[in-house]
Amino acid sequence: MVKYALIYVAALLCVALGFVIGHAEIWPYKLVMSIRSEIAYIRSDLTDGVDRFLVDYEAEDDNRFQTLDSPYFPPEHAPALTADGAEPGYRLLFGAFDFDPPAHAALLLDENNEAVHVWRLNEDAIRQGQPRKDANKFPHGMEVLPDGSLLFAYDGGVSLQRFDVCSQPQWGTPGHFHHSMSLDADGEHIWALLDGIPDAPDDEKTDQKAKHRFLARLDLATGEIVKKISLRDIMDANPGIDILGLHQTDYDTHFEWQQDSFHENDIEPLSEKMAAAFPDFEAGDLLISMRALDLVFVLDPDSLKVKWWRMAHTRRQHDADWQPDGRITVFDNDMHRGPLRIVSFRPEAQSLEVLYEGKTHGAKTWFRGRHQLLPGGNLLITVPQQGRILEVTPDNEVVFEFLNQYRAEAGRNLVLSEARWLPADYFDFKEFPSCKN
Ligand SMILES: [Ca+2]
Repeated sequence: MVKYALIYVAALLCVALGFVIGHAEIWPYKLVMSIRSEIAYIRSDLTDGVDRFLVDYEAEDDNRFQTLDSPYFPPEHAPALTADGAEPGYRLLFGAFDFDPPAHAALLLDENNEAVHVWRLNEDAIRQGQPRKDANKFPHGMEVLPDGSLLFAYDGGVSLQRFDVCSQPQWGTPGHFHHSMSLDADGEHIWALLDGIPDAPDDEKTDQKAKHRFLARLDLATGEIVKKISLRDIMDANPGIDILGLHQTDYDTHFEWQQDSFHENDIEPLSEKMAAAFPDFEAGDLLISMRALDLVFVLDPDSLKVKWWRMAHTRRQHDADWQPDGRITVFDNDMHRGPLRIVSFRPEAQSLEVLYEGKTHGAKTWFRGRHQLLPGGNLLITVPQQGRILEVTPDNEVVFEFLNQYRAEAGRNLVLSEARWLPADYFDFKEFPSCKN
C-alpha cells in the first residue's frame, strides 16, 4: 500500500514539476520544446506538411482585416489583408501560401489588392543535386522581369531557376544559391549568392570555407555562370581591410574558421539610374550584407576593392538597398534583442538615421527580412517570422498589411520571404495570360 502511495505522490510531483517548468520556462523547457519541434518537423517532412513554415503572430485588432479575394486560395484558407492609402502599384508576395495543397509561390496583387497572378515554384526540372521536398526548403531570393518571368532560389535548394509567366522553366542552374539575387546594372546579368562548400565536414574549419563561398554573376538569357568571386578573393585583394576575418580562432601556427563566419545575405548592384547619387561609387558596384559580421560593404566587382564599409551599426541585418537620394538603407533585425529597425546611412557620414522602429507595430523577426522604400516615401516591410507584410507612411501610419494566415486562423501564419512593390506599368503587358496553374 505504501509503495502505491509513493508512486502516486511521485507521479503528482512529476506533473507539478512539469507544470512549473512549462510556465516558468526553466530548464529543461527549451530542450523539450526543441525536441518537440524536431519531431514535428520530421513528421511534416514525411507527410509534405507545413510545420517548418508556421510562425505565431496575432494582430492586436483583427477587425481591421478583410479576407483576400482570390481564386488561388480555397475560400476557407484565404489570408487577411487591410489597405487604405497604400502606394498605387503591384505587390508581389513571395513565400509559402495556404493553397490546396500549400505551395511555394509568388503571388501578385494589383492596385485593388486583388490577386491577379501566381507563379508556382518547384525544382522538378532540376536533375542535379537531389532536390529536397518542398516541406524542407524555403523560397529565398527572387527577381521578376517585365516579360513576366521570375527568377528564384531556395534556402535548402539546389538551383537558381528562371520560370516564364506561366511557371514553365526557361533555364535552371544547379548550385546552392541562397538568400538574394539582383539584376545587374547592364540589365543582362544577375548577381546571386552561391555556397559552393564541398560536403567534407572539415571544410567548415579550413580555408576552403572562404574559397568556396561565392558572389556569382549569371547570364540572364541562359543561366550560365559567367563570373565567380570567392570571399577568399576579396580578402586577398584587400589586405588592409580585414573585415571578413573576424570569425577566426587563432592558434600559434594557423587559424580555424568558426561556424557560420560570414552569412552573406544580400547582394545588390548599383544601377545606372542611381549611380549619379553616389559620387564615390560606380554603376555595377555591389552592395553586400553579411549577417554574422554585422557588416555592409561596397565592392568593385572588377578590381575586388572594398570601397566602403560599415560594421556593427546594425545587428544581424538583412537586405541593404541603394536609394536614389544617395542613402543606403538597411533592414536591421536586431537579432536576440529587439523588434526590427529600418536604418539609413549616408556613405560619407558615420552616423545613421532610424527610419522605422518595429516596436511601433510589434514588428519583429530574428532572421530573414526585406524592405523597400517606395517612391511616395512609404516603407514596405516584410516580417518573415510573423508571416506579415507592413506598409507604413513616414508618420508610421499602417496603410497596407497582409497576414499570411494558415487555414485563416488568427495567430498562425506561414512564413513570407519578400514583398516587392512594382509600378502599375512594370510589365510588358496589361493583362496576364491565363495559365494552366
Ligand atoms: Ca537589398
